[in-house]
Order: sequence, then C-alpha cells, then structure tokens
Amino acid sequence: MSQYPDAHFVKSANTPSQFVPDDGTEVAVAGRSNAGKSSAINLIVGRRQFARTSKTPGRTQLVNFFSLREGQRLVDLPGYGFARVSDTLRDHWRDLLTGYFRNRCSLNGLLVVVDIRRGLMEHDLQMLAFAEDVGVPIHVLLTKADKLSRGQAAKALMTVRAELGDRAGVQLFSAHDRQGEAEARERLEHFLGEPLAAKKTRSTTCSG
Ligand SMILES: Nc1nc2c(ncn2[C@@H]2O[C@H](COP(=O)(O)OP(=O)(O)O)[C@@H](O)[C@H]2O)c(=O)[nH]1
Ligand SMILES: [Mg+2]
Repeated sequence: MSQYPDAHFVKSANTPSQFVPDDGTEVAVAGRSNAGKSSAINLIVGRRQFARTSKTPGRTQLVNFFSLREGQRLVDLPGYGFARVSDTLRDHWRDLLTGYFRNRCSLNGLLVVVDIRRGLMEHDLQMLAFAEDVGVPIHVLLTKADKLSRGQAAKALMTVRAELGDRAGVQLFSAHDRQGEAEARERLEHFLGEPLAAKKTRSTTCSG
C-alpha cells in the first residue's frame, strides 16, 4: 500500500516557464543516468511504474513534477552523465538546472541517487554544489547495494561518508531488496515538512 495514495504525475518541463507554480514544498531527486533514480522513486513512493524506469527514456531529459500530496511535490531532475550529448543539449541542461536551483523557493531538499559501485562522480558533486549554494539540505542514496556484499557495501558507505563530511547525509539503498526504504522515506518526509531557514540565503524573491 502506497504511503502516497494521491500521488500523481503533474507535468514535464523543458524550460523554467513550464515549471509548476512555486508554492508549497518540494524535494528534487538527481542522479546519473542509469544510477537507479526512477527505481528509487518508485520504491519510496510505493508505486511500481510511478517514475518510469530506463525503458522509457523520453522523460529523462526533462524536469518532471509529481504531486505527493496537496502542496508537496517530488521533482525528478534530468539524468546526467550520458556519454553522447551535444554541447548545446548539455548547456541547455546546465542552464535548466542552474535556474531551477537558484530560483526555486519551494525546493526544500535534494536526494542524490548514486550507484554504490561507482561512488560519487563529477556530476554528483556538481549537484551537491548547486544545492549547497542555495542552502538546500542534501541526502545521498547509495543504491544497488544488493550488488555488493555486506562488507563491501559498508566499506563503500564509509568512503562516501568520509568524502561528504557534514555536507550531506548518506545511506545504503536498494530498490531490488528494499534496503533503506524506510530511512529514505523518512528523509523525504523530513525535507518536505521542514520550514527552511536556509531559504533566506536564496534569491530575494524567496521570502520565508
Ligand atoms: N540490482 C539493482 N539494480 C537496480 C537497482 N535500482 C535500479 N536498478 C537497475 O538499474 C537500471 C537503471 O534503473 P533506473 O531506475 O531506470 O535508473 P535511472 O536511469 O537512474 O532512472 C535498471 O535496469 C534497473 O532495474 C537496485 O537497487 N539494484
Ligand atoms: Mg530514470
């Protein structure tokens, strides 16, 4: 049974003008292409085909808005790290993401989905920097933990935790065996409900 019985897809945006109204609170989810972002969203929201998994790539280049409850949203950001995209498209994404982070007053938290076998990569660090710049709290899901032994997973967690320091929370996760599901959902809920003092560090258009 989903914790979010009223959850639904709202719209995809390719430009800031297409973003849904900037009210209530929202949590963004970012990750390299194929890291397991859609699978993580599906598990956390408790719907099998909520954010689509890699077989339907159309939406992966857009900013996808989902309503979880009245006034609370989840935002699936474009997957990054595709091997072959044109410079023009890469610039477009960078502008779209920069604009999203800088100006989105309702943004209350960022979840970064990272393949535990790869660890933090350049683009993950870029996303961390975007969020840090505007004082948005971050939590990292080290997903596909089922692909490693418990010992290897624990070691990977320690490594990433050391790299992040107090910049972000981090946990083990697996969409396949549901490891870390409750912890991830708790973090999402915490972000959605948190009144963000940090908004004051953001653009003056955010009052709060
Ligand atoms: N073993 C394992 N595979 C996963 C996990 N999460 C995702 N995958 C697989 O990784 C691939 C990419 O997943 P997807 O959720 O579409 O990634 P996205 O591109 O980041 O949205 C798919 O084949 C998934 O079945 C996981 O926790 N464990
Ligand atoms: Mg996806």
